[in-house]
Amino acid sequence: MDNSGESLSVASERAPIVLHWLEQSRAHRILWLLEELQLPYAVKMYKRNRKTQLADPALKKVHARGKSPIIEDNGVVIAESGLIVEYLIDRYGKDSKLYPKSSDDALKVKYYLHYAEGSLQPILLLLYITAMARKAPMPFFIRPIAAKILDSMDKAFAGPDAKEQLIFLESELAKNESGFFVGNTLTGADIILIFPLQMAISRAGLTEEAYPLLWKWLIDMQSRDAFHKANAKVEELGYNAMSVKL
Ligand SMILES: N[C@@H](CCC(=O)N[C@@H](CS)C(=O)NCC(=O)O)C(=O)O
Repeated sequence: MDNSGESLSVASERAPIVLHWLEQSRAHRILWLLEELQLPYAVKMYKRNRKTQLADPALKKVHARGKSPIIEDNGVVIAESGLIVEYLIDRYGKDSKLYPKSSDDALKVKYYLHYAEGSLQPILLLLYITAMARKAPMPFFIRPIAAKILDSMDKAFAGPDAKEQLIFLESELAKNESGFFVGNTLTGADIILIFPLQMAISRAGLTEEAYPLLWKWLIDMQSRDAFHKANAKVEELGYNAMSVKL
């Protein structure tokens, strides 16, 4: 598989942070964050296997789990998007607008860093698995039975839980009133939530009518200069941008 796409974004004296970016994945939010923080970085691109959707095994040479995102900073390898967001902002974002303005805000950002991967993403994954199972090849007479079982699985747990989570996030935006999840500027909370909320459109019924504040938030995030730059970067290297149609 080709993972030769690589580019140095900003000329600088310090060694650039290397982002290992997998196509159509949650790694894109790290590219967005690097652009927001205006940090020098190099990005290495990896493809998914067209059949299995699994990542290029070359990622396992960077980190044993072989999942993206991964960053390397001066020889240190860091995996897990929540940790990467926390690390980049703590280490390089102290003077930036992304840095939480109070210890209360810092705690809220940490909450979302854990919440996004620990609570929201697993439910979206369950919904994705049942959606994939519906499309799986099977004898025609099994399909209606399989569909019923999968529907009842969604109805029993993942569907209602996803809805509850979207209602929760909509109410968080309503409470905060700034158009961001924490404080009145972009923070790591917004960065981490972009991927699951983009996914929630196709997987969990996130629509403008049902969740107007989440919808507006998605439009605002995808309209930011740094978000455009992250998309331009991957397009320049021959990959698809990570914006959803709103
Ligand atoms: N909790 C991890 C999840 C990492 C993860 O599962 N990444 C996906 C991309 S969305 C991946 O690498 N998938 C390819 C594979 O599983 O082979 C994080 O937030 O970084």
